[in-house]
Amino acid sequence: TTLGLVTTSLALHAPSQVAAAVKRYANAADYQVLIAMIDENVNQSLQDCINELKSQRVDKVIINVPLESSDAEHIAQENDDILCLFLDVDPYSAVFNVSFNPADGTRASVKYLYEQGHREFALLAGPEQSVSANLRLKSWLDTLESYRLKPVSISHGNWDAQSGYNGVLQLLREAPDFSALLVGNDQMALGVLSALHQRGVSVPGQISVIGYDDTYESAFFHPALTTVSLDLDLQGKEAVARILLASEHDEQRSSSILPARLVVRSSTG
Ligand code: IPT
Repeated sequence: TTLGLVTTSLALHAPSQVAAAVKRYANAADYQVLIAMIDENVNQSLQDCINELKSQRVDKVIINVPLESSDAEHIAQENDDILCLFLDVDPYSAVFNVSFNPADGTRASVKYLYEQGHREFALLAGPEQSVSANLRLKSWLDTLESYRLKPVSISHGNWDAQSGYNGVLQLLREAPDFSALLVGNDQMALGVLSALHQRGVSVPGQISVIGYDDTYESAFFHPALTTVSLDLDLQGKEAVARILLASEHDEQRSSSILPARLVVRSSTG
């Protein structure tokens, strides 16, 4: 009756929203949730967290830590006494997972901006070590290429608002002539809006901005953020439902891929 959750930094909005959902849906099913948060040095401390949960008699764990498919497979194999369900892996990896389609929302973003007449795109992706950040970046690039476009510049942040603030200033220094900016998540987009406001650049007048996540705060940014919406509450709900249904020996481990959709607000035009 205890479920484990190993999560990446809860200082980030998306994982904290997922953790809240996991706890709520698990509690509703009469399960307690033990949360272990890891930060640096992913593989080593992930195993430490799993060991800690095992010592507390947890036999099912939801893992919301960015992992390459091979690392996730390794973790699942090395821990055959605990059922692992992954939330931040490539959806097509072989492990038991509930994750988001990394291409539909990104494709819709590029298409929307293209149809609004934009041709000069800059990209501000998430961290290079994050699988999902890279999948989003790849999908932006593929979609741009399908319109025979290349981004005018690309930069990376670390998911937080400060890195979005710094990142957009760097993009402006490198190649100031873009009218559309795709950002890897909403927290970085928050920093972007702040930096552009300070520089007197109007959004969406001079630059249209699209974020990614649609966390609860994003509709309250100024201007209200156009973004790719992930139903993080649904991810928590599905993860709890599927891990409780799957027992270790039967083959009830069905993974699922959740859709991501574009929500148009006021930061684009
Ligand atoms: C992903 C978020 O989109 C991003 O904003 C950041 O919070 C990251 O998690 C932290 O790892 S969502 C993930 C389930 C792909």
